Amino acid sequence: MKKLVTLLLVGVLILAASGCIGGKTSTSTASTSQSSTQTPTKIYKMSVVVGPNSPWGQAAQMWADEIEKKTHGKIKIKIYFSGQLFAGKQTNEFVLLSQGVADFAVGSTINWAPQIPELNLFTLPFFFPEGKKKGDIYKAVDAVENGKAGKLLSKILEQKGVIPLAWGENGFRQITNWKRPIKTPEDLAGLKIRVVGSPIFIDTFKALGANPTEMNWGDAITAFQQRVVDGQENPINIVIIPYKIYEFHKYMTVWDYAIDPLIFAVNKKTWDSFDPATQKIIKDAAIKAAKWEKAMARVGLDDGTSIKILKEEYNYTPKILDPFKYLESKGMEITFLTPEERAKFKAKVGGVYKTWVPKIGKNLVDAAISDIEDAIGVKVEIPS
Ligand code: X2X
Repeated sequence: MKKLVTLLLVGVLILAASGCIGGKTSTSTASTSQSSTQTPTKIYKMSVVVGPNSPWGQAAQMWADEIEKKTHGKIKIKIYFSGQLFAGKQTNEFVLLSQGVADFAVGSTINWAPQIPELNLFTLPFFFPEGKKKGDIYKAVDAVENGKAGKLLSKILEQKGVIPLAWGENGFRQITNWKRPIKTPEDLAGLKIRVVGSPIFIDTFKALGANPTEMNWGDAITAFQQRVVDGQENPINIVIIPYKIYEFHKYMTVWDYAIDPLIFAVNKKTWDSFDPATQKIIKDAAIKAAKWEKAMARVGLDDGTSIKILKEEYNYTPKILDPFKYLESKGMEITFLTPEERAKFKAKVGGVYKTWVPKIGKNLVDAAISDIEDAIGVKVEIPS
């Protein structure tokens, strides 16, 4: 009994310290040995959909640590990994961030798109062209983020109460399944595919002839294990490898059909509460962590730029330099599509563009097309 009481007490203390008790403004004195007149330190909250096993989660940690270090402990941030802050429903993250339930987030544009329809720009299926050289598709993504389209998107987020500070990357999404290799739309026909609860995914996978089913990431791994679904789609370095999807799915098709940028962002009220020097620390730290994270997302997939950035700017050598070889060593069979094969999938999704370009905004889509064409000199084709 005594043991039980002690355990309960410890539990309550842990919850109090972690900010779960007392709501958003939960406070704790920085050090109990200090005088009680010291101002209590606010613990800020940061939301992340995935865990610290992914470079996405690691970059969130890097960002929080750097802020704490550079502000000499004035700003402390507790990270809520694996969607703990929004009880699993990842498409609610933007709501929590804009309302200040979360102060910070490293969020996926896919998860925020149900609230910010313009972010569906990145999930228009097969929108980004592969380009002429290896790595061009990544240059196209950078051009959109840093170009006219990115500026429009930043403005929209700010108007909704969120300050975007840096672009990270979940990555181009590839499809995996346990049933068969997918080379043609016919191979995909009827497969039950787990997708994020964001409507453009349902439209896209229906157009491709599959049977999409929405599911939170928090429930997905068990569903793969139990074969509740046949397949899923996610980026290689940030999700497929860290979450060991090869343990459930033998087949992967590399089709780069959608990109999922991440945004390192702060709630506007929280941001406005910081002085300019602190804001600069927070922004610089976001840029530093995001650049590392984006490079991690691209290791072995671009033209070698990302490995160079990691080595030269971060003195960091990733454990896995060739993700395809690594996945093959884990038993995966990988299908790479030729441009003609990719075009056959793209030819099926004209209806998705008809529905979604007006929701995203034609001006934004046109801005992105011009950013891409200027950057890599390849025409962006819209399927009809
Ligand atoms: O749920 C997913 O598929 C994930 C982890 O990629 C996102 O959060 C969008």
